[in-house]
Amino acid sequence: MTIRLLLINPKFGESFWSFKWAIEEIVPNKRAVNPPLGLATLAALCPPDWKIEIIDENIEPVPLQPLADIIGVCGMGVQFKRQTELLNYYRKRGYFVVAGGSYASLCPELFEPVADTVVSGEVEYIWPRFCGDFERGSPLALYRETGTVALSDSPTPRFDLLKLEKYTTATLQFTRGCPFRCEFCDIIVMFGRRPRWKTLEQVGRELDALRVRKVRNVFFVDDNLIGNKAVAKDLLRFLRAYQESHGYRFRFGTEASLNLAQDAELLKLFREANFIWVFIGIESPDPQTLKDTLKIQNTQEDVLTSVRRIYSYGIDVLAGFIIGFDNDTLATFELQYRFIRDSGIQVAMIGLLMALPKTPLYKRLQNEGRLIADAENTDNTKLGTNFIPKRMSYDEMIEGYTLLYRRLFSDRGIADRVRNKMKYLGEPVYHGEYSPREQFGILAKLLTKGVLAGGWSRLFHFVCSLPWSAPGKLPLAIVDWIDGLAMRDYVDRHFVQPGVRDSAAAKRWFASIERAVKIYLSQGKASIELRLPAGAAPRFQIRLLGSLDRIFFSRCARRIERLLKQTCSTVTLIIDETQRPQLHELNRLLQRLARYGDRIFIGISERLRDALVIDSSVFNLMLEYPQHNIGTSL
Ligand code: B12
Ligand code: SF4
Repeated sequence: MTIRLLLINPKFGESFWSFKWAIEEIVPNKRAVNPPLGLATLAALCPPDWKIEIIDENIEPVPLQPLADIIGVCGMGVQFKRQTELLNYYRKRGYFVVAGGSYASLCPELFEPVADTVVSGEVEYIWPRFCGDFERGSPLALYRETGTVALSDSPTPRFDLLKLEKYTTATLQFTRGCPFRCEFCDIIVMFGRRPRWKTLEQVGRELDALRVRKVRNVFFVDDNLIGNKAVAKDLLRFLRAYQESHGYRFRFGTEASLNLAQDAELLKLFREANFIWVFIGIESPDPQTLKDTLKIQNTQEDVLTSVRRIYSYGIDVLAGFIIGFDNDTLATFELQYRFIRDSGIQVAMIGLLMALPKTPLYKRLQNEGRLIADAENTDNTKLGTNFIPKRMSYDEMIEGYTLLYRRLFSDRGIADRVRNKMKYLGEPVYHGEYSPREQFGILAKLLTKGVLAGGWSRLFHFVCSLPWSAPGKLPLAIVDWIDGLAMRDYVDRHFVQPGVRDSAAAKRWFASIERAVKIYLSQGKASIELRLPAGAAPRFQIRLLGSLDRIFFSRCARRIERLLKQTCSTVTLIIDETQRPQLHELNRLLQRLARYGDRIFIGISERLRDALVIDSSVFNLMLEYPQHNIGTSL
């Protein structure tokens, strides 16, 4: 019998990495940044007669009644809540469910209660064992890779199962592991300190497969592509030759350690292979902090000099920064601000230090009694972390962090960085990626929706920051503005504490909705409710209980839209009852509200699940039908 396997990548809560504003408003026809490469790799390890489907909830809805024998759900820590919701939902309905991915690899014990099988670690050897056991009817509860996988045994991922055209950048992995030993890092816990790599033939096959699928942007998702420099150089020579023989069709990006800057040959090869950007964990400009956290590879020379040297090869630098190290004080915010401004790094992913389970940092803070019990420990870019800082208070750290982002993503902050990058940038590897028509469209959207929407001041900063005397650098400067405004949009929406004004406006709109649909409420065909929890966004709930007409939906639509626009409220829509003629009206309402989908929670009763398809990549589809509760955020 053919086994049907459904693999799901759960929806991410929004983060800086979502680049939501850029994807929704500026870049044509894309839904997310990167595809789930782990699932495509897993699919390639299945027996050839298995029927496999991959669903990425970040670009498409999850099916509620799929035709499947096994459902595998992956996830990073940030996806844990949705991952377990999906596992619970499918398991309750009789499917055999398997948990895997980054977080299950790090903390398999958390998944044992919610999955039939947990797969922890790299899958190249253990997944084929699971497949055999499953076919024989005796799958185990836990498969754990405890040894090392030779990456030469890793298959070409099933790129054909990914809808690559929906992502800005495809992914490919060459190595796993990193030789360094930063105290906070879980990579070396999961993948070890001895880098392992694929053969060049494997890389060639993967590139061929991506080329056939017309992919142009490729992210080498290695933890540190230059973990072994000699091997990295071989790869880069191979890529250079590949690009030469295929018309330089790929634009590459990757993660690498800062010691890249001290190797001129490496930098030259990066350029020749067409690497347009590199993501570097800079973490802090303070040498003492870098030493304390064992990031010694960043202490070989002044960090600013290193960044500028990479720029001089025309390669863009994206970077990660961390706030909250033991040596950090209130003065650190200014130090970080100045460094990021002067370095010109636009995509500056600043996170709060967070102790990930099983890392040396976690163990140390635990011993020192500084961990905060039950605190969220999966997403380091939210306004909170799981430990008590040493030389500032917790609240000061959160406040300083918020202000740092606000300063960096002010119009002036974005412009300063564009200028400071352009000054040191050699002839960019990046020349743009769109046809003249698309370029015109993107520029028009950036101007109307981004620049002019920010008023004269932003227009002034935008125009003054562009490298008019070096037109070759313009495409990168434009990309920087798009990235900068996307990150600013995230800060504006997420780094705010709901205030009194939100509550007052939510109350006003609630009263307006109540008046407008009074008759339906009195007939028991609908019910509405507003809650104003202290320090959190107002929560509005509407429940559809009976037969409703077009007038009801049109009266609600405009008011709910205003509520969402003018406040940071969440809206929970519970559909107990609906009839076919209402579906059209309901869908129109949803279409109208779609742009606020990340704040809309939808629950539908079991009976209606056949008739109503909710796009869970747009809205938060509640898998468990809520009897009374108002939904909370993902
Ligand atoms: C590419 C990448 C991204 C991409 C997106 C990837 C995507 N769409 O899935 C981007 C840049 C968007 C990203 C963002 C983030 N990321 Co990230 N990312 C990575 C990276 C570098 C590579 C992942 C990858 O593709 N690996 C290659 C594939 C082949 O391997 P794999 O995913 O490890 O999967 C293997 C196994 O886990 C298993 N497997 C995978 N899925 C499944 C499913 C089942 C059912 C089974 C059985 C097995 C299985 O098979 C694979 C082969 O062995 C990893 C680092 C790493 N080395 O894993 C970090 C990593 C996964 N990211 C991490 C984090 C923290 C984040 C962010 C939260 C950072 C932040 N604070 O903003 C954000 C969150 C995303 C968001 N909200 O949008 C952490 C996760 C920690 C954890 N243990 O959960 C990692 C491990 C890096 C780190 N230590 O900091 N990330
Ligand atoms: S360089 Fe990066 S991947 Fe390597 S140990 Fe440090 S944080 Fe981890």
